[in-house]
Amino acid sequence: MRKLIYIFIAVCLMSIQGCDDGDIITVELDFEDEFSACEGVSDLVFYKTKDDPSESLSVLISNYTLDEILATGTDGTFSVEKSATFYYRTYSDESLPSTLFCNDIPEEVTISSSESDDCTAEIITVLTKDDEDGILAILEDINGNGDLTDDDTDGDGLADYIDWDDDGDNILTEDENPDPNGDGDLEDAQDTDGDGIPDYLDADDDGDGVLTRDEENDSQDQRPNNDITNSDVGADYLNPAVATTVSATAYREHTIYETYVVTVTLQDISLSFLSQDSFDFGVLSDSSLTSSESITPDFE
Ligand SMILES: [Ca+2]
Ligand SMILES: [Ca+2]
Ligand SMILES: [Ca+2]
Ligand SMILES: [Ca+2]
Repeated sequence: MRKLIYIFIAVCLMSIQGCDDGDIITVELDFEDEFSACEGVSDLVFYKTKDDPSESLSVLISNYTLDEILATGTDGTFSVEKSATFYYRTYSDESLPSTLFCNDIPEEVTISSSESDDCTAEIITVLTKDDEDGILAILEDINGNGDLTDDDTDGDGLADYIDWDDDGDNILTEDENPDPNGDGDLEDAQDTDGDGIPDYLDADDDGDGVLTRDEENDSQDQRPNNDITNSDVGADYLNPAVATTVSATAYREHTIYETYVVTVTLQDISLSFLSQDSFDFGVLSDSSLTSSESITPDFE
């Protein structure tokens, strides 16, 4: 009997099923994990729709905006609980227009049934930053202490996980072959001079005593890869036979990519066929969630 009770509780917690007075009513809420958002005059609506059969789930939060949800603190996170109204609707139309929500003029659809319930929407936002340099952020924890913010190989003020030129030699990390076979394991990272330091972390790639960034023999443009004395060998910074110093005067501009991950969980929803203490509404998909910023580190 005890085992049966455990199974019953587990089913209630883990799946989208109604648990009301001991009855289990199975419903098909076969929606994608991602949801969309739109803002009205003063309201914020989260929604997702599906066809065959046509249904929609939506959450209305009054007097709230998307900007407020994206106002992460210095730790890169934001969370809030807001009073909301949850709607489940079915439609007799075969498919739903993509502009069903977020439209000044109501779309011509036929609602077959509509249910709603007051609930609490728990919103959690996490801002992530990355350099998209071909190395997973977790592998840019050079000292291995679990903190990505205290690894700054070139000392330019940008931690390696947001630095797309980790060694500050003006050759982008992705162009220094940190993971030649693309398997996520950096054991095979290119190491031109064989000193045990991979090129993407080596300020003197060919070991000729001249810093890579200072092998600007042809054009001083913060791009040592276009300075080529011997075309049979390639760029001078990878050619130990050329050791001419033409000093760099600046770092290249860096781009940092930012992504907000917004998840919404509804608490205490109760419809005729669905009653749950906690309902995972999913992850927000919206063009406003990704952006980038450009920084040129001070050159020293
Ligand atoms: Ca990096
Ligand atoms: Ca580099
Ligand atoms: Ca090396
Ligand atoms: Ca060199």
